[in-house]
Formats: sequence, structure tokens, C-alpha cells
Amino acid sequence: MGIWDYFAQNILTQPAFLIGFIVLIGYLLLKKPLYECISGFLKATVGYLILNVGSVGLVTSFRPILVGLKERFHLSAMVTDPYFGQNAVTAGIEKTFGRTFGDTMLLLLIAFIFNILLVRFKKYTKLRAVFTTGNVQVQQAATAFWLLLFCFPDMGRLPILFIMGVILGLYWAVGSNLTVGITQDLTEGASFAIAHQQMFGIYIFARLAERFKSKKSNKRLEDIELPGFLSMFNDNMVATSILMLFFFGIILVVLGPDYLIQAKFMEEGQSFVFYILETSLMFAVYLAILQLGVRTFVAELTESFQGISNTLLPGAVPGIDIAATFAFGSPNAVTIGFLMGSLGQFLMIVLLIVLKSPTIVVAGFIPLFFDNAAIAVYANNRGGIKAAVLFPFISGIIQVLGSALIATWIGLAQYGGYIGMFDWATVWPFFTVLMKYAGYVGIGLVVLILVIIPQLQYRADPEGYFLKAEDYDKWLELQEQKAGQA
Ligand code: ASC
Repeated sequence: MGIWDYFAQNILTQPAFLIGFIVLIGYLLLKKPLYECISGFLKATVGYLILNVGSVGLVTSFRPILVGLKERFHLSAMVTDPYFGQNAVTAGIEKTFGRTFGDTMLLLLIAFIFNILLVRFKKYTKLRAVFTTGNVQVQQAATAFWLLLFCFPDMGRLPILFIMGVILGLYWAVGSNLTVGITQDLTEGASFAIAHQQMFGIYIFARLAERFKSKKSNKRLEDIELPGFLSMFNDNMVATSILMLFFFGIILVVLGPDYLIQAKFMEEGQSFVFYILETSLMFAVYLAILQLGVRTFVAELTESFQGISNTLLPGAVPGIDIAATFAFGSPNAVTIGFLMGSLGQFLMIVLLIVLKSPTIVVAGFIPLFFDNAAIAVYANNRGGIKAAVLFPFISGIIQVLGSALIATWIGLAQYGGYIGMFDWATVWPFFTVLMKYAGYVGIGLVVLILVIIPQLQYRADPEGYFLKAEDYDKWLELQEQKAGQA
């Protein structure tokens, strides 16, 4: 257990090092010279750490601004944010269920090994992806623990651990596997999948987006060239800066300089105009850093993982952070997804207030940005602009409505936070209903649903299913052959 704890704390829950070691092992298995293995390890780890700088920078700069709305207007509201959600679980679990959750690392061990086994036996399970994003696994484990206790308050420690290990391990493997095909298309064969909190969401919206594809008028974002002064929006950095200046400009003006000084965002005597300008432009800065990080590690990961997928885990791909997709497709999709998601969320929040909902939501930055930007990236890639505009907006509405409903029902709202990410506002509430009302049969149903999903995916395309993950170029050839025959 000591060795495991050390591994879990320093590597498994630290994706930068986990990805680094995966690259190292991959290159060793490919029998590369040692110096190349070490270079690969360093580049992958540094790349991932750069991505972290971008992603943490975005979160720490913009989360307080949104949460500020709650303080400024003295709202008693729940913040939808994975870290707030985790804190709420910690704060409430003892009072609500008389338990504490010290088994997180053990749970991660069970679920991680289970995920690997599911992929090792892919011949039967049809699962192709291993979840490597440990930081979000911890948040999900905490939320799932609450959900399970809510359905089975008397369940003992070991059964809970076992059932969560199975359900979470399956959710990670099945969700990540869902994203393999659409991510291969997006990245043109970079051979990774998504391991995050909206895997079902991006899959569903990506598939829905395909319905927009045939329309000629509906180009992808990267295909339009705006004329005249609008051409400044063709440059992603300029477009992001201008749009964020409007978005955060409005929020900062609403918060007002007095509040910003009192809450220590701004210094006494600082120019409000330049404060707004700098804050908003930092969005473009962190986005650029994030994309640099992705570009630094993805090539290493793609090449080295062949070592693992040729030997230890045949045909597998690694599931990685959703932010990795922001360096692919159209960069403007990221910005549009964020803005349209915000519009949907704010609209739904106003509705909650008007309808006197017992739970009012304050939009957290992480679900707002990472979920909806990704949904737009995939929707744009598969369906073009209209899909990229519409789906994040719908997602924003669903995120707030689903989170408010589930967090009120299970009693987590009163502790101030809920994870709020797309799958946790949709798929998990559905699982919770099944387990609450059907008891152990419900657990069986959840497992059954998860097990069947990859089988259906496989059935839809038995020839191309594994090939698409293993060799994207060959898969493309196969598609061309098929099209030729047709
Ligand atoms: C999350 C979470 C984060 C971010 C990060 C995005 O859900 O907990 O820290 O998204 O993984 O890059």
C-alpha cells in the first residue's frame, strides 16, 4: 500500500508525470536509444506542464471574476465547478451520511486496474482507451461517492468501494472509448482519446453535428475568410482578445471598481480601463500557452504509445485532458464555444431566478469553458459553423438545469458546489435515478448500459472500429475503397 500510495500521489494523479512515464515506457518498448527515451520523457512532461500553466492560468484568473458575481450581489448560490464540488462533498459528507472518504487512492487503484484489464480484453469488451487524467478522477470519485451513498445510505465501506470501482472504471473506459473515433478525425490520427468530464457530451453533440454536414451553406469556421474590417477576426488571437474584452468587460463593469478593489482584484488608484484590458487579454495569452503545451507533448505521445499498443496493450490509445483538443481544428471554435455556452448558462440561470428555484447557480469557469469549447471544436469539425454555435448554447442550458436538479435532490447544493461538468449534469443524474429507484437492479442496469455501448459502436462498423484507433491512414484508405465501390 505504501508503494501504491506513493505512485498514486506523485504519478497517477499528476497527469504530467503519468504521460511522461507512459512516453518513457513506450520508447523503451520500441527499443529506442536511452537518450531518446529520456528526451521523450522530458518533452512530454514539460509539454504537459506547459498545458497546465495555460489551463490553471485560465481557471485562476477567470473563476474569481465569475464567482465575484455571487459575492457582489450577496447571492446564496451554488457554484458549478469541479473543485467547489469536491469541497462541498468534503464539507457535507460527515454531517449528511456520517462518513468520511479516505479511500480515494484505493478506489483509483481498483478503477485504474479495471480500466486496463477492460482494454487488455478488448476482443470481448471492445474498449480501446485508458483514462490517464488523474486530477479529474479524484473529483469524480468524490462526487460518485456522494451519489452512491445517497442511493444506498447503509452500504458498507467495502461494497461501496467495489461498486464504485466497477462503475467508475467502466465509465472511464466506456466514455473515453466513445471519443476515439471523433478525436481521430479531429486530429487526423494523433492517436489519443479524451479522458475528462464531458466524454458522453462531446460524442452526442459530435454525432448530432453530422446532420448539419450536407448543407453547402454551412462551412467550417476555418474555411471562412471574413472581408474588410471583419478580416481582423480571421486571426484567432485578435478574435479571442476582442470577444473576451466584451465578455469580461461587461462582467467587470457590472462588478464595478469599488468591489474589485475591496475584493483585492484591483489595486487602489489603478486604472479601471487598463485593468479590464489586461485581464481580458490574458485569456488569449493563456490559450496560446495551452496550445503550445499540447503541441509539445502530443507528437511524443503519438509516436511512443506505439510501443505500448504493439506489446502491452494491443491497439490501445491513451485518454488525455480535454484541453488537448484546443490545439486542433479551428482555434476560433474554442472562443465561440465558450461564449455560446455562457449565453446558454446565463439564460438558464435567469430562468432559475425568475422561476424561484430553491437552488440558484453561479456559473463556474471550468464547465463553462472546457466543456463548451470542446463541444464547439468537435461540432465545428463534423458539422460546421451552425453546429458549433448551436450545440454549446444547448449544452450551457443543460449544464445549469441538470446540475441544479441533481444537486438539490441529493442535498449537495446547500454545501455550495457541484462538479457541474456536462456528463455530471446528464449521464450521472440518470444513473442516480436508476439506482435510487431500482436499488441493486439499478446498479445492474447501469453496468449493463455501460457494457453495451462499446458493443453497439463496434457493431456499427466491425471492419473499421479497431483499425481507426490503430492505423488512421489505413482506415482512411478503407473509407476511400468503400466510397469507390459504392
Ligand atoms: C477540470 C479540472 C481541471 C480542468 C483541467 C482542464 O475538470 O478539474 O483542472 O478541467 O483538467 O485542462
